[in-house]
Amino acid sequence: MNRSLYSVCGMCSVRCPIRVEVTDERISWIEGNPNVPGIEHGLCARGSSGISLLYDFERLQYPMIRIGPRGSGQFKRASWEEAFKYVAEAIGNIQSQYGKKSIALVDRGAGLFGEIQRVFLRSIGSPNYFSHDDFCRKNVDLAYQTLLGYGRPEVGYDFSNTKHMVFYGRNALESLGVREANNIIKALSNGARLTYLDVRVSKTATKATKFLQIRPGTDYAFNLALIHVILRENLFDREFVERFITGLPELENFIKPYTPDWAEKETGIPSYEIVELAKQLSADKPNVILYPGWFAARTMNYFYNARSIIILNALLGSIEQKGGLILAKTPKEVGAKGLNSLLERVPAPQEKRIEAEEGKGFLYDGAGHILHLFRAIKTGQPYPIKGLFVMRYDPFAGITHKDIQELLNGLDLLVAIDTNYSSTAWYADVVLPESTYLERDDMIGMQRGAKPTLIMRRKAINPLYDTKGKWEIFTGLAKACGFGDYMPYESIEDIWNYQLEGTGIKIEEFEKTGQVALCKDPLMYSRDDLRFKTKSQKIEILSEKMVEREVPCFLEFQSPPKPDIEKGEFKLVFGRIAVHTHVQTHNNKYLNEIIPENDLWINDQVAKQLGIKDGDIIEISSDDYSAKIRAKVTPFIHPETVFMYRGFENEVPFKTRSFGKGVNEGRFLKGAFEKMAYGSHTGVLFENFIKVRKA
Ligand SMILES: Nc1nc2c(c(=O)[nH]1)N[C@H]1C(S)=C(S)[C@@H](COP(=O)(O)OP(=O)(O)OC[C@H]3O[C@@H](n4cnc5c(=O)[nH]c(N)nc54)[C@H](O)[C@@H]3O)O[C@H]1N2
Ligand SMILES: Nc1nc2c(c(=O)[nH]1)N[C@H]1C(S)=C(S)[C@@H](COP(=O)(O)OP(=O)(O)OC[C@H]3O[C@@H](n4cnc5c(=O)[nH]c(N)nc54)[C@H](O)[C@@H]3O)O[C@H]1N2
Ligand code: SF4
Ligand SMILES: [Mo]
Repeated sequence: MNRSLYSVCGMCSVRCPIRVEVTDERISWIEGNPNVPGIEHGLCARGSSGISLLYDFERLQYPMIRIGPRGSGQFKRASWEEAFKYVAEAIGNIQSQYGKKSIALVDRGAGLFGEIQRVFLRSIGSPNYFSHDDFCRKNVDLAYQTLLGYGRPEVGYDFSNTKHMVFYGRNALESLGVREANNIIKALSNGARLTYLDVRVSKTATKATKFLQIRPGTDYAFNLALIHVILRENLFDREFVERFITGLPELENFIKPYTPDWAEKETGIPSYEIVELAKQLSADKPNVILYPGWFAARTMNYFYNARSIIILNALLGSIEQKGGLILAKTPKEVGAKGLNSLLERVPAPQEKRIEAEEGKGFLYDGAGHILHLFRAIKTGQPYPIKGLFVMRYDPFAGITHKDIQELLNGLDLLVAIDTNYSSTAWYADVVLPESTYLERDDMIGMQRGAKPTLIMRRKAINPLYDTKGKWEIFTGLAKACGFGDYMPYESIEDIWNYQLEGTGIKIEEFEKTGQVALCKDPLMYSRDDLRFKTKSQKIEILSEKMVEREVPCFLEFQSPPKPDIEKGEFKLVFGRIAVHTHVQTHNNKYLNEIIPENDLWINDQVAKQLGIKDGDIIEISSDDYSAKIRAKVTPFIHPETVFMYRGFENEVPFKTRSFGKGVNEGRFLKGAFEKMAYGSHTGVLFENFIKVRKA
């Protein structure tokens, strides 16, 4: 028998809408949801490989409790009741000794479907919710919050109507979201310009109208000079700036020394290119997008760099503008009632999250900073964290072994909730297997934008193994802990009905196209109606929020240290590859066949000096770790830098296809978990040198 349904892809965190075909209770086809503009049947290679995840034997199949030493991989199979009871008892013991707040939960970001784990954490009385964000987009988020009062998920980009895009190592055609990549290609075929800065020629660079190779870690210098020229030559949108920006005189004063000639020495990009770009952007304004991107846990100055990019957009008047940046509207703004929150049914914890005890000098909002969490686990300061839940996130796969050990030493309980046998699961005390996205229902989520839209993930088939959906796992845990009253849901329909109560929307409405929009047309404000969500309702270059938290509003540029190339020292940078998601798909049968391992990009001139030829096996090392990898010798990378694709060298033997294949960049990041970015305290992953030599 054949049936077809709409759902949401789960092979990465972009969550593209999909259509799934089921034949005789087996999934036979997945494609992009044809009803959604920008998707039109399209999926990326990972999305299509969902079938191979589903039918893979090498994934988690039942709950497990550790019986050997941590990291030995010795577990016993447990029933769900047994596992819930074990976890509840451990939580009880920890909380009676160290207090309610000594349990923390970290996930990939609550996002669209993630409220349920926060409801559980709140019901056991802990405020300590963290996400991966500060290794990803947090700098951009905080930069938007300080300037516009909107968070990063509340700002969209109208790529398909833009005239000029500027990307800073935002490798959008390889580090993919399907809709975004399609819209960028559409803009390019309509004649839009793409100025792309990177230390290497990425896939996106090959499509750019202008590629500028930049010295690693100097994007901020480039942007300061761009602001300098735009202000000096009166290239900005005067009407927008006068109406909406505060702090312009202070910016003008700060920017004075940062001339294009100065920036040329820092970035290696000729000063005339900066002047030319400023003029082009001014001619194309306000339909321009300078994209602060996504992965922003790069350098110490990246929060200020993200601010400089948003300030450039503001100077060019591209905010709330066709072909520019578009602000998300709340359900209320579009005249609708939004979803009811499950979180609001549970009283907020009395105690403060870790960072709130840590004083001023940095910003925090939304989910907590994971670096502060790691530090609290290691040091017990400002108070002990003894129990940790890790959900849809694999921090242990991206850090050094020494850091993993220090974290494990500090914990009495580590629970991993995953679909795969992740590195974190390998070290965990209890492993709770979630059903894959094709076998489970999730809460209804709201996609933000000018036209807020509700989306629903529904199971296409019943679970193949003894796994459960997220909502079942957390309601089960809450019950076992004695807090079932806070999560009184017996079925997913109970949750959906509660979420939808008062909205006038019925569950069946999702069947038609997989989505329910809260308004007919996108809502955009004219300049007369535009207000920002800061205290002053303007774009605050002098941010009240920063002043309040004692964070300086401007940061001087400091030249990054140069590696000693002649001695084989390089800055290590890495990125995503189109066919893999971070650390989770390398064992997928189809994707593993396409790219089973990574290599190391190294500049051809430098390689020659070091006697390294294309395809040679070379040794790379940090202070306490070394590994062998194949060299990819190429003119298309900056001489100070070496590059590898992220997430290889899985260390869990159970995943036989990817076990030990390639090299894991995370093992070379010694000390990265003590470094916190200026002003934001996010992670900084592109501030490490490694040594390279012929093996
Ligand atoms: N060393 C290093 N560290 C990094 C980065 C880097 O490039 N290098 N990049 C940073 C960035 S930008 C990001 S976004 C993060 C990403 O890092 P992670 O979030 O750790 O990476 P992912 O591979 O996306 O997935 C995490 C885990 O989620 C599991 N998972 C997948 N689907 C499901 C599901 O449906 N349910 C459950 N419960 N689990 C699921 C996967 O099996 C995997 O174990 O890493 C950050 N940290
Ligand atoms: N296929 C695939 N797509 C994904 C993901 C995935 O795992 N797989 N993950 C998603 C997630 S969570 C994220 S955060 C995004 C990340 O997407 P991107 O932000 O595009 O990040 P990366 O792929 O890490 O690419 C980083 C780029 O920065 C370049 N770079 C290094 N140093 C510098 C520098 O100093 N200046 C400049 N200008 N460039 C530099 C690197 O050469 C590399 O090309 O991708 C998303 N899309
Ligand atoms: S970008 Fe690819 S893997 Fe990610 S949600 Fe979309 S189709 Fe799935
Ligand atoms: Mo990310």
